[in-house]
Amino acid sequence: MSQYETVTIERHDAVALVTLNRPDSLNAFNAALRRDLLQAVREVNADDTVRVAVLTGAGRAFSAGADLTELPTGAGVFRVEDMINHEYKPFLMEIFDAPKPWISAVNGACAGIGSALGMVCDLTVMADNAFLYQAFAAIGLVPDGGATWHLARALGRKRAYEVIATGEKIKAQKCLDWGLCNRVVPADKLVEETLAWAQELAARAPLSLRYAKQALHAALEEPVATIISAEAKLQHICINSADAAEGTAAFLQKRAPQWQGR
Ligand code: T3D
Repeated sequence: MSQYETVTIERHDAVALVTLNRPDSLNAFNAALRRDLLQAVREVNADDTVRVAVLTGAGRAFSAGADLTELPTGAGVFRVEDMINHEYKPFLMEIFDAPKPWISAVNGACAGIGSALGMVCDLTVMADNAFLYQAFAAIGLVPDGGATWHLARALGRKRAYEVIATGEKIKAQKCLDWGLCNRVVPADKLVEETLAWAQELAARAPLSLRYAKQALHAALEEPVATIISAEAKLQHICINSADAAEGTAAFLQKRAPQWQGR
């Protein structure tokens, strides 16, 4: 896999471990990290031998959000809208629309637009010392990167507004109770345990993982009648795949299936 200045990618069999690598600034997003993460996510998504991706942060944080030392100041000149649409949105949407699961392994602070990155992944494992932090109100900003979308759906409108307005640092256990993460593990086991879970998922049928994700995304937006038909379309693809034939044969022959992703 390629080398990047601010992101590393490691292969663990069919799992790719993608690490934000600016630990001295708690993996805050500067231009290089925005550029590198987009390239890294595209590379991982395009590689069919990668079945599951894990995203984490080097050092003691997942990400502290935008790099505040690089925020341009001065009235009305800086086009943050363009930056978000052209430099953040592409990697966030690459993960959201990825044809494979992405798991965020969240260590320490997961703040600002870094929290949107943690939340956009399909599954989230948090270290027991990690927290999700809507850091925006503290510096006079609003949530971005899709944070309101994720928070409103996970928490409902009132809780979502509360954590945005108060800037509560939502601890891992509370994130678990509130549906903002799937698992909480000891901090020193975060990557190991997330990789182990990713390996388990990587052994499951790739098309099934891919299209279940697609159906769930549609289910968040569409009425049930539309979803029944959307699922039926995806089921048509799956049931006619080599993997579905293999899965059924393996079940009847009482053996483990050999998935090909087609
Ligand atoms: O331009 C755009 O990209 C637009 C998009 C904006 C969206 C956003 O994300 S806005 C939100 C930006 N993020 C923040 O406001 C969070 C700021 N950071 C913090 O509140 C705290 O650092 C944390 C709660 C995340 C962690 O606290 P703590 O006490 O564990 O660490 P610390 O001592 O505050 O920080 C450690 C170092 O990281 C420190 O540097 P130093 O003193 O060791 O040289 C600190 O300045 C640096 N750091 C932390 N956050 C950022 C940062 N450097 C640059 N940018 C940061 N966001």
